[in-house]
Amino acid sequence: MSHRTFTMIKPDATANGHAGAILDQILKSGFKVVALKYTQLTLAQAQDFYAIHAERPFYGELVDFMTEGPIYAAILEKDNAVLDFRKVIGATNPADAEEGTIRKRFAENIGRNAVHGSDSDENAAIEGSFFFSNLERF
Ligand code: 3AN
Repeated sequence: MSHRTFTMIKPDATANGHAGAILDQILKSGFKVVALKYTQLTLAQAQDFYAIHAERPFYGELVDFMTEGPIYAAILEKDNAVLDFRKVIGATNPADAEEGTIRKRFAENIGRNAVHGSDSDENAAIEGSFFFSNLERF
């Protein structure tokens, strides 16, 4: 069972003023914040972070979107963190997301979908280390 996952509140949700409500829902869902940062990705950083999707047709659109404004990046802790957080955020496409999930409440569409959540323990560790050193985790 995993205990940590990684999330970003993406540029759409941040620009639209939803970051506070999203963090509130995350905390009320039982996640503890281990690390938190407000930052804006450069193009090179976004390309690197999403390198796993480099061959996908939406890669260019994705990295452009992720660099258009500031984001919140966070490492979160809870039993079964990766899977439980995927339930809290809902399906990638907000049209398919369950009522009450973060993407249902705040996402615009499949590309501009408000939040990121790691899809495995391995990726959670890689993604968390992309943004945070051990000195920044509590
Ligand atoms: P998830 O973030 O739910 O794990 P992935 O890993 O399939 O979804 O996709 C990574 C990110 O790429 C998504 N969060 C979304 O922002 C973007 N994305 C996925 N599919 C599309 C698409 N068809 N068109 C545009 N962007 C997409």
